[in-house]
Amino acid sequence: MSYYVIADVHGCYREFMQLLNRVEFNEKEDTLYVLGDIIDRGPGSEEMFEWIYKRYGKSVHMCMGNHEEMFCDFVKYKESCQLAEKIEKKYKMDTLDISWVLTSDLDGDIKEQLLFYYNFREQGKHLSYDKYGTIEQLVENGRDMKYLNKMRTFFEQLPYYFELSVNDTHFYLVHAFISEPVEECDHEKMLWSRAYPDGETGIPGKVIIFGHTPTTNYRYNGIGRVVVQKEEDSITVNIDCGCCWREPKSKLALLRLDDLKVFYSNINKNNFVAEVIS
Ligand SMILES: [Mn+2]
Repeated sequence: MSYYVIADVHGCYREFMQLLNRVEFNEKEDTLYVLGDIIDRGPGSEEMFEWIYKRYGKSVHMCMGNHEEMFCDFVKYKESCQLAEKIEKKYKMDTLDISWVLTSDLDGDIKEQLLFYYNFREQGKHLSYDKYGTIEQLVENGRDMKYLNKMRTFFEQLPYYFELSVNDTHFYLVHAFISEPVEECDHEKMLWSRAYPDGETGIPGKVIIFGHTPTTNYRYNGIGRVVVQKEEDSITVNIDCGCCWREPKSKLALLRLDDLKVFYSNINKNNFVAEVIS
């Protein structure tokens, strides 16, 4: 019975499966924590979603990443576009008049959806979202709005972090970073924070496992392995080794919490390395 953690798979389904096979992940006994960003960039976003969706809550747990949040926003936007079009047509407007909407007799939910649509467009977000083409790819694969909404509903209920103990070591697992008091830690920080080694301090008595910032971006760490930072009583471990970037040093890392052993899939050489971090 082992506990595994992985982050930022970003559609690298092949490497993900290679690693699980390498450690002989057993769905009946082992547990896998996936720390967000399963979609975008790599070729297998849909396969990643399907694999996790089928096992979620049993052997597999997942927390939210910023790419899941962006996905949800964009699906919500796509849906609200249809509503905006309907309203424009019905009330003979060229473009949606938001001040009219807000003072109209329209239902509160509709107003809220139209306001979301309006703000999303005003901020130019519709231009940069789905820039990885994931939704486009899903639609090409024959997936409809119903399927996109199934993904959205699944992502929206994900927790933002996990807290667990393995062999008397206390872990926080999160996508980008977390700080005390964790109950009050901003969700934005948990999803978007850039935790460069010298930028964030850990939590006393805890080991924080996170991803989001590829370790290959760290100035002094050109080897693309996990980065362990120790400060007095706290330890932080970044396990995002930038697999999706497909650079010579890029790897996907799988960390086993029981013995802190890391397994790497080197996407170019198609082989595996393992090391124990301490
Ligand atoms: Mn991320």
